Amino acid sequence: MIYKGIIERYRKYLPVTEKTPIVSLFEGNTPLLRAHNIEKHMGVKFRIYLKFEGANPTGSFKDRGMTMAISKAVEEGSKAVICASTGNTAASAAAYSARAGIKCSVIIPDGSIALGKLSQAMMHGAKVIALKGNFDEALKIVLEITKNYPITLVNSLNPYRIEGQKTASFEIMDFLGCSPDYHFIPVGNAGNITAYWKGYKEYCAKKKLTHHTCVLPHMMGFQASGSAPIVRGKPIKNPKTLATAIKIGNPASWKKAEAARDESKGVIDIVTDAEIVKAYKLLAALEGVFVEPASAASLAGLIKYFKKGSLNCQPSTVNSQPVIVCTLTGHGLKDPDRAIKSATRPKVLGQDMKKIIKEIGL
Ligand code: AN7
Repeated sequence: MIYKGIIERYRKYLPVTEKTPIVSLFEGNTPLLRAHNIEKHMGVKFRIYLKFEGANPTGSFKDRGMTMAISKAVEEGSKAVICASTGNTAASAAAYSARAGIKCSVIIPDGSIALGKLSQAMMHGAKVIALKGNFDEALKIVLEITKNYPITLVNSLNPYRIEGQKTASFEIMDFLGCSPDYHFIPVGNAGNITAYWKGYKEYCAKKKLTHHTCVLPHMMGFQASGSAPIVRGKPIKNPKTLATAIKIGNPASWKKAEAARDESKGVIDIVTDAEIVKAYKLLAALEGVFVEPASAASLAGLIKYFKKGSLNCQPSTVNSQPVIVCTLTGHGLKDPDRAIKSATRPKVLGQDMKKIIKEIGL
């Protein structure tokens, strides 16, 4: 069958009917890549898989939730949507709105979103407002607007967003035949960890994986140390991190993320910007997987917990060799500035064959 996106594939697990007009860019069905080189580099005895969500149509996991949110908005007769965003939600909302032929407005923190994301929102014709303020302040304004005007909220407080995003867990379980032992994931506004946990629980229950005991994974969420409200136990007024996607001081799905952590016997912890950049470079150099910095928080968290000796690496009931999945939420091309700052600059040479050959190292 030709692949037509997450709603067509997982229709029976989603709140859609025959009447729902499906607005899709054929999102989902993203690679689950075995990270052999990183396993070797770390010297681990478990299997590490990378769920590369940068392979979605607009380059981030947001497309899973957005196909649902925009399809339902159109079904309900909405002519306009709005979101606050650190960039990826804005890019995705703008693209799906363009496809649906509805109006899209996005409020972004001025100066704090990566260039790729800004260019997407602009090119897809969204009304882009750069707010003098941070993401949390932008979200507050957006919530106020949606309360008082006929415009649909497409932040992850919109329950359809979570419904769409939970399909990433379905794909992982379809691929592995069961759930992983640990699931590492970046945490910003905390919608994604909420969605994955919902997905694992529902799929385990509904599929009745009778050939396996379905043991749910431990959800391992990671915030950047300068913007880690859930870990610190209080909102952060001026969150700081180079991973601008997760520069969020007061996550909307705070309580649900804590529930996912507690029910799954997982953790929500911090990684430093230095640890994020290290993982960001490892993924690109060792696995050929280019992600944006926020996405590397999952691998950074895995490296941190492996070093601490905090992972149970014994064979589990389900997997003879423990299986770990890291979600990589967005594509590296989203944030070209950070890439150029993090890697070796190209050498500028004249058309001198000898010098070129020497530089190549032949
Ligand atoms: C690449 O676009 O919040 O914990 O406004 O873009 O579900 O918020 C982005 C979040 C991780 C965190 N990685 O996910 C937005 C926005 C990337 C992201 C997250 C985001 P949530």
